[in-house]
Amino acid sequence: MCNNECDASTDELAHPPELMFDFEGRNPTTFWQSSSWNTFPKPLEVNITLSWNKTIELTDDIILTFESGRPEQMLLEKSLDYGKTWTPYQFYATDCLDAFTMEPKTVNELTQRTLLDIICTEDYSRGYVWKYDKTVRFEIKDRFALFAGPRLHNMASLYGQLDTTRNLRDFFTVTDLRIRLLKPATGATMVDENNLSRYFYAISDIKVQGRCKCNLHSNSCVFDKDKGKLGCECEHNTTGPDCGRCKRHYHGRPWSVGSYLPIPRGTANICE
Ligand SMILES: [Ca+2]
Repeated sequence: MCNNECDASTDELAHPPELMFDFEGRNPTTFWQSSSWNTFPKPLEVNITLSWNKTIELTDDIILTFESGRPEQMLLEKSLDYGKTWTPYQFYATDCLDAFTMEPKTVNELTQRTLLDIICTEDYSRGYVWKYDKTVRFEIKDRFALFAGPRLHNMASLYGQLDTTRNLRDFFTVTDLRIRLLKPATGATMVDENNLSRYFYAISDIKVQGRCKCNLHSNSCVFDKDKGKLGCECEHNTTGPDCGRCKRHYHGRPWSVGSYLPIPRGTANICE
């Protein structure tokens, strides 16, 4: 770590946000680092906002890798309307009751019925850095497994649910994510006020895996250089950034989302 040698104005000593998204090859890792908690007792709060300018369906766990201790309090939020409104996705704390007046839960306690519940977990906040203890996750696969089975062998069951349950589809869908770092790791009950430069956030990597949401009406999603954003290449006589409506002159029946299930059980729901 560069505790006392960080300097945003010097290339070799700077830790800009881009270093959370570069390719992590061999050591040494590259990381972003916040300023330290010199304004204590004012909270040290930092937001990291990821915007796709496009609706994205998450397909795998979100993984943050910390080079500092993992935060004692953190909130992951999502937006479905390009950052206009935000809702919590998951709360993280060493003490959920104290931090958010929520009972601690783990993803393993969720059931098909409670899958959409927003929980506070204490799984990713404990302790200082240990070699295998640096990540904070949002568990997409464990939630998929509630329908598809532990090794995701029954995806048809999950797809069937996604076809029929809009809330479930929306749960895994985002246009933006916001990571709200609310309290850095202190490793103790008391903050050492004589050593405030010890406390900061540092993240080496953020992994988000997903695919463009095209409402099952497209096989490809391409980056439009002119518009500067991703867009679906719509088929089935649909149009719009997410293929979310029928093309002109194809309103023979109402637009409908395609199907995750293959034909014959699913249907393409072509606009006619
Ligand atoms: Ca990095």
